[in-house]
Amino acid sequence: MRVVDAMQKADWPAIIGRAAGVALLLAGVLLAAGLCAATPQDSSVTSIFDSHSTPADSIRHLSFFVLGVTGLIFLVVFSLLSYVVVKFRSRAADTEREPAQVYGSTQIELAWTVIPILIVVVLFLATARVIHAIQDAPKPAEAVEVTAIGHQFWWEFLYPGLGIVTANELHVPVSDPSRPTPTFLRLLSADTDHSFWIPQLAGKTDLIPNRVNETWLDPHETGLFLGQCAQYCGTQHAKMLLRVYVDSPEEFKAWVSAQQHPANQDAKEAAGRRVFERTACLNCHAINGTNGTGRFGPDLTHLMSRRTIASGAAENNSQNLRLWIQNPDSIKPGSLMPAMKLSDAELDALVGYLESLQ
Ligand code: HEC
Ligand SMILES: [Cu+2]
Repeated sequence: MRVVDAMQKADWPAIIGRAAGVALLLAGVLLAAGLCAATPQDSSVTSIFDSHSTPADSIRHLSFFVLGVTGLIFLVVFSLLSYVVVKFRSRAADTEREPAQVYGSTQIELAWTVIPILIVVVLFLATARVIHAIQDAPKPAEAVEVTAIGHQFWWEFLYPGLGIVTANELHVPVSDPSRPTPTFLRLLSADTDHSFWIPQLAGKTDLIPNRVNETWLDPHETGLFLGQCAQYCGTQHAKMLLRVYVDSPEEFKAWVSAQQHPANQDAKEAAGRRVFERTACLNCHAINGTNGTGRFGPDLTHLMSRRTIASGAAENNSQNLRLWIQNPDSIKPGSLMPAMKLSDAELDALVGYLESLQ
């Protein structure tokens, strides 16, 4: 069969059916993207299109600009393509002769070289501007300073100016645009590469051993914002979650003064404290006022001020604390805390003590 015949016998209903399928798929993808963009705050789905902080706002604007430009290119190219495919399809009346072949056109070649270069330059400049604005932002005197250290598989947060050490749940003050109080973070790593990412507050920044990276948050709204380690760092990378509580100025002050308090030394919990001090816990965990000064695991001085344990993997309650201490793998397989194999009496006393660490 000659090629021309084959084309004339094209199965139009099937082609239209397939085109409709592709269009439906595209619509589905767009709908899904739209739903992600409309996620409410505090939900477990986070989106860069729902930004609540200065650097995240700039990234969102840039994304819309890039999507707009590339969307326009898509529309122009696809419309031209569809027009040509339909208009110049083979017809029954066509002769078998090839149409006139045109070789080379300086004007057209110049146009399709220069226009794309201009588009790429515009996208490059727009991106470079946002990178510069975020990377080189001046640090105001009111800024809160935090050092974040990535560990397999949890986050350590130090507030050097305030003398606070905590883990996994970061508290920062809301920032009033007329009197900004942004939070500047120095990012370090204790072991391997991690990446700090809270989509609604700032772009991703890696934490790399033997290197100091920086990022900052400038949230305009109070609430809880979720994030995630965004660089594969080992077995439990997926359960290395981040929780950022953006507090009102009063809430933040109250949180700071509670964190600066020494650990509870209630005599009622002496038995539990003894278990902590006589077990390997103290090699890996610090509780101020005890002889535990380990830093391999999270600081437990104010453990109960956190809503979750194990970097957001489980709610912080007595049942999960018991489960965690007896067998961390039941919550987070592959975590770097060993199962502690305590007797029931020791576990009761220990969990009672941990729960007094408000
Ligand atoms: C070999 C070091 C090591 C020992 C020993 C150890 N832990 Fe841990 N612990 C860790 C690490 C590492 C984590 C963080 C795990 C993660 O989130 O991936 C952790 C997490 C925890 C947490 C959750 C803290 C939080 O805020 O997420 C608690 C509570 C805890 N350990 C209690 C204990 C107690 C009590 C003991 C002693 C009975 C103990 N640990 C012994 C290393 C250790
Ligand atoms: Cu990580």
